[in-house]
Amino acid sequence: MFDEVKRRKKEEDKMRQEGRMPPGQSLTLKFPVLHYGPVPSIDLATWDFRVWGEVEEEVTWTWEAFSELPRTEVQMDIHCVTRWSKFDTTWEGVSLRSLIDEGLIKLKSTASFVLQHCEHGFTTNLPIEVALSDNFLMATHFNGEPLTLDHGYPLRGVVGAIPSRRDLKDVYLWKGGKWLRGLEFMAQDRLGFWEQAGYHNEADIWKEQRLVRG
Ligand SMILES: Nc1nc2c(c(=O)[nH]1)N[C@H]1C(S)=C(S)[C@@H](COP(=O)(O)O)O[C@H]1N2
Ligand SMILES: [Mo]
Repeated sequence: MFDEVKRRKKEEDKMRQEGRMPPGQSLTLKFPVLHYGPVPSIDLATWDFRVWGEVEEEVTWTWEAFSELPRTEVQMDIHCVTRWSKFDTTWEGVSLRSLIDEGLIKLKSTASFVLQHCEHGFTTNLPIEVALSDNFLMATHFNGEPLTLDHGYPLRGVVGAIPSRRDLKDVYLWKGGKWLRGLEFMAQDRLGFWEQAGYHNEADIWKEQRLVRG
């Protein structure tokens, strides 16, 4: 127990020294579970993934079809607005960028924002350039294992910071929707669930954009 406390502190100091700790955050060695509402029950036989809005053709993939899509692995530091950060997490899944590069999703030139749609109506919005960056992934696996139900099985959006890529926009983890079921491309921005509840729309972790100030 005491060793765990010391290890946490040591890791945290290291991350601060390396400039990887955003303001107001602290390091956790655990993986907290955070969401609003109940955990959904999942049936892969009826699960589907829909892409619609500002696209040339709408797409619906079954779980089987989704599993055939090109796969990407990425290592990121993830930062929750409730002030915990977890470093060097490895995610595997499907990158939106690769789907577009391979012509599997064809965006209209009007597509400027994307809304992640999740089970039970949860949504979260991102500018298209953030969703197309290397630090946004639709993940099926965490640290080499399939996601657990609590963390978004079978598919979740995940956004984090890639330490060597400070050129990218880094946003808080709520911008990754667990139990992801589709993407809606939009010409105009529309606020997601937490954004409507008063979380900052931009959510930049380095600028500490947590809440909209009243
Ligand atoms: N569907 C859904 N996804 C969600 C949320 C939610 O309430 N519902 N909360 C977000 C928040 S605030 C965080 S910090 C992360 C937490 O992911 P974790 O439970 O895997 O740590 O999920 C995000 N995705
Ligand atoms: Mo969060």
